[in-house]
Amino acid sequence: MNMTQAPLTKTTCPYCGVGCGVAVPSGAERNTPVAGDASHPVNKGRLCSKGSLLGETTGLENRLLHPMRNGARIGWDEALDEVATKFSSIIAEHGPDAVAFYVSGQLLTEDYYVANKLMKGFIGSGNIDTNSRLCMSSAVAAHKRAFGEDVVPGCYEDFEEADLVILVGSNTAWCHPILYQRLLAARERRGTRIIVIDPRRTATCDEADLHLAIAPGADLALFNALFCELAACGASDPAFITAHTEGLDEALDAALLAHPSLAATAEACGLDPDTLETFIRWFAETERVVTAFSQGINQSQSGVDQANAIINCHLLTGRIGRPGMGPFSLTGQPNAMGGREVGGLANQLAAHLDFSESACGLLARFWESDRIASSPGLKAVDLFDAVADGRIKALWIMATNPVVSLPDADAVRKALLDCEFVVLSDCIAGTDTAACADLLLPAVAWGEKDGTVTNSERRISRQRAFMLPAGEARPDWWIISEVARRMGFADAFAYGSSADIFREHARLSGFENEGSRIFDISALSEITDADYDALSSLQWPLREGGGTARLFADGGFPTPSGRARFTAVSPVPRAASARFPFTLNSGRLRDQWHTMTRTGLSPTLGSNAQEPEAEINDLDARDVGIEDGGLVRIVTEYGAAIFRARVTAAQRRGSLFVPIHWSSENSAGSGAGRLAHRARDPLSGQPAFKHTPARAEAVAPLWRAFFLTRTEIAKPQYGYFARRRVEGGFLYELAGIGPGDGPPDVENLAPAHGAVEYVEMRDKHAGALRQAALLGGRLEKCLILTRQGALPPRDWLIGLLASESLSEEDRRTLLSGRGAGASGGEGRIVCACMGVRAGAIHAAIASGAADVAAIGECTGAGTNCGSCRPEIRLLIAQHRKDEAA
Ligand SMILES: Nc1nc2c(c(=O)[nH]1)N[C@H]1C(S)=C(S)[C@@H](COP(=O)(O)OP(=O)(O)OC[C@H]3O[C@@H](n4cnc5c(=O)[nH]c(N)nc54)[C@H](O)[C@@H]3O)O[C@H]1N2
Ligand SMILES: Nc1nc2c(c(=O)[nH]1)N[C@H]1C(S)=C(S)[C@@H](COP(=O)(O)OP(=O)(O)OC[C@H]3O[C@@H](n4cnc5c(=O)[nH]c(N)nc54)[C@H](O)[C@@H]3O)O[C@H]1N2
Ligand code: SF4
Ligand SMILES: [Mo]
Repeated sequence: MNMTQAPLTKTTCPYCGVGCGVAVPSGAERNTPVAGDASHPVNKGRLCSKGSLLGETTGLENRLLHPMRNGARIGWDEALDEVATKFSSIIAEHGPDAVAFYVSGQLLTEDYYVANKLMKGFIGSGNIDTNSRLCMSSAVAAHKRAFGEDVVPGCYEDFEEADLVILVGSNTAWCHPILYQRLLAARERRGTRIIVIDPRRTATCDEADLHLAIAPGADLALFNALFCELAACGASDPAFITAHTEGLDEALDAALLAHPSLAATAEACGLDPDTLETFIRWFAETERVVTAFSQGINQSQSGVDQANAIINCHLLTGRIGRPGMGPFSLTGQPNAMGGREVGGLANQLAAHLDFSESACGLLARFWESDRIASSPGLKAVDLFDAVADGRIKALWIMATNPVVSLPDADAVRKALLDCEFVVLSDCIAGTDTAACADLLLPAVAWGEKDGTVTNSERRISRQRAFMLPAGEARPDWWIISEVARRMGFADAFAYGSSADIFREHARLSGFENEGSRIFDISALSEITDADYDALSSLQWPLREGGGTARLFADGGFPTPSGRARFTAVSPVPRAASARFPFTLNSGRLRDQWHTMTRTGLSPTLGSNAQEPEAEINDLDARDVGIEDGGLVRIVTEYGAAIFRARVTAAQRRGSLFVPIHWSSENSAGSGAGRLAHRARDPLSGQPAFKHTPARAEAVAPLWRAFFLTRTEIAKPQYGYFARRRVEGGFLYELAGIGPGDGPPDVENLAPAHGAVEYVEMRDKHAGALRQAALLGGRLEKCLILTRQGALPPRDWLIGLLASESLSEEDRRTLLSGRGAGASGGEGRIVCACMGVRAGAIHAAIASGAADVAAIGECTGAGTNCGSCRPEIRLLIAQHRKDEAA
């Protein structure tokens, strides 16, 4: 694509916390392809598959275009009045704690600031919490405990300047792909060692020098052991410890108690002692170490302690805030960090202030309000419990899909359905949460919205609009301010633009600060509209001469003593359950984002992972009688759901893994949240999504089928279904599970309109049915069903949607149930960025391409973001194995 001619709008990717710069032709039409911003310091022009395919998600399909009440369109004035009146009357009758907001790390900082100001500053309740509770709250609590403030000490460059990078509970290759590619590029130059600590062998392990396939939840024991051994072998930094830390003795005593010997810890961690010893030795002997952690650490019942155990090791060795060293919390969402700056968590106030009397006083002076909340509000899971039992009577949800993403999600759905008044601001219509809301407010989406986000390395970047809003969509800050005005707070919410809000947010960060809080961007308090429009990315705190890449190399911790605190932590034993012998893990796939409301719009992204698959170890699968590609029911105390089984040695014995992306919108409830337990970290309140006790059962379907159609159909009512967008239509995978699941036919799935011609083939003996509906010779829909046999490959049939009329040969092949094989350019998409399918890669291997680079040269696969390279390598290995057999 040649974009050199058009003026470019530079903006920031709306997906992960890496925060890559994106460039789009200004005034671009919807669905215009995007490119990486070569001038952005984070990605220097590169994008991963999700970023590269943003253009496929900016259309109007599925957008929420107007305010809606119970399914009917209403005007903005009516909608805003209703929110204001309902909230005001409930507050008047039951007090401010009877209402709540549940917001998101996908809001812009300006939106987030205004939401928090309205709830904590003017309604006067702490009841605003955010989906960051599910994501970053354990890291936040650990930072505050160790450093005194929620501050990430390092920056991305540290990944390039380190000699050892430890990735703990992070599938970086898929979840922070561009940062991972920066690490791999640096490793080419300096030979960086990489250690991955994850119970699963993930794509990230592909490049690792050492993989610790740790027992689920054993990270605290592991890092305590490391701490003890580092202290014992003389790796500590006495000068740093003496000058800048406190609490070492207590922390060491606690760690020693939990670490009787290397052999005992190795056993507790499910590791062999040699691996453990290597891990410790590499850490001890390498000065430049980065330990990056993500949800395998945070989403645990000991999430905060685990993060502190990691930080302890870096404080002990003084490896913090210097080039190539430090503990590094990888943030998930594009604005997880910005939300923390404005106090989006229920237990924090804006500008990194806590709920102290003096902080509340400071805010009262700054906002000129006498209604500042004086105590923390309810954390996400508790907040939804309060909705369930009627303490909270009105709830406003913004930019998150809690009916899918909270633990015990069926209970969340019920709580919302029973709640007196539920408002949802979203840019997409038809989410699981939208189905439970009384009022839907259309928000502008990426490409239409304008403001700032902060990434994992404290870098504030601009998201800029390059398209007009869809329908009547409005910015979230505008919607909230209009409601605030109607609730009687007009003066405090008289914003005319996101720049107005940003200036106030910047001013507050410096207000009565005097160096007490590190988060300070007050240098931008007077930024002009033009400068805000042109703002280049920068890392807070802003000091004279610009941003700050690293902190704490010379101490200066924002604690009362100015010292960092070691934390005494010890593992809590967890009881095993006979009813639920497996540990259910959950997480992300390479090409999808959360509940797929946006990435699900892209047929290319949908091609890589086509169905909700549960991964199970091969030996466990044999014991339970589960076959690869068969169906498996996973049952927990909270719910049951069916998945396609993927049997793999990459999964630890006793562990199951399910993706978080499927919802009741696109599957028969194959959602991870419906299964997840309510257990959470006692300090942070973050749910332990990685460790739900579960069991797995084989499911023998009565029949299996798939249905291909040009137009979406009403949700199929079978025990199993999964829907995805394909080029030119939709594909439904179906299976009959219970006695009520009679086999479908084309007509009852999608009744015909117009002069449709049916062709069909029934094979009574094999229990097969193949039907197609043609309109003017063109394939409209087809159903392929079997009771015993195999189903043909889908890609050839999907390709038929593109042809104007089916040839006799096509019809014969379709009805034969064979389909054309996955040869040539067919097969699923492996490289989403370059659109290369498995078939093309097989063909390249067959014609002599022997490694990833050669395949890249032949096909282009793996030459953009690189996150498909592990998969290409697998295809090569598979090919060799097949050849040898
Ligand atoms: N493709 C993609 N990228 C994303 C997202 C997305 O939806 N899709 N979402 C973004 C968001 S919001 C977030 S929070 C991040 C999350 O980024 P990550 O945390 O990297 O992603 P997850 O897949 O949730 O989990 C990471 C790993 O933790 C492992 N794990 C489970 N239990 C344990 C344990 O006990 N110990 C250890 N050490 N590891 C364990 C899991 O096996 C998994 O591989 O990704 C961001 N990036
Ligand atoms: N089992 C299990 N559950 C998990 C996790 C896990 O690992 N396992 N991970 C947890 C984590 S880390 C996270 S971050 C959550 C994510 O979970 P959610 O936040 O529920 O997931 P999303 O699909 O990102 O939902 C965002 C919604 O906001 C909408 N949206 C996007 N941009 C805007 C905007 O600008 N304005 C408005 N108003 N709406 C917008 C989208 O259309 C979408 O409906 O899931 C959590 N749940
Ligand atoms: S790594 Fe990918 S998803 Fe994350 S910000 Fe960059 S392009 Fe977007
Ligand atoms: Mo997240």
